[in-house]
Amino acid sequence: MLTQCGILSVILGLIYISAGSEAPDVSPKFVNIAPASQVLLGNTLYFIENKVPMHWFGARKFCEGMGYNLISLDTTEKVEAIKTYLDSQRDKNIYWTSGNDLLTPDHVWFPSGKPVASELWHPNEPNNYGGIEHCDNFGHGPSRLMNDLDCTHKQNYICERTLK
Ligand SMILES: [Ca+2]
Repeated sequence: MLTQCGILSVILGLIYISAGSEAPDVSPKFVNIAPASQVLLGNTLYFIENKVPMHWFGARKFCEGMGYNLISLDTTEKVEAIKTYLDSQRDKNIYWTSGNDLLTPDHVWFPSGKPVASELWHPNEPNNYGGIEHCDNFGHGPSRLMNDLDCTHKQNYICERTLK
């Protein structure tokens, strides 16, 4: 009898504690602190920021502060790797890349200076619409093609770091 009372007391105690608990729910879905994701594809580490968009200069500075650069879609392998990964995540975001024509006649990747391959552009891009589009994003349509855009536009972005 005593044992049964003891067990009952414990159960009632747990119910009391559970019912009386007023601790706020601080899970990520309520406070929106989900971190950007990092993924290693091949020998390149990618930092994918799709929660806190920034203008191109801020995104570039953020990447550099971590020892990364903005993503350069400068090899077929990298293009396929990041597209396949984003597809697997059902990620439809548009992201800043390192591509720009701020200091060059044509669009190039930073810091390599390699030209942006023509097949990466969305049809009729880059169009430098309004004469103010000098920074390049990607993610348009199922092929995740590129567009030049005003650098001050806030966008998600991807940083990359190649591992040795
Ligand atoms: Ca454009």
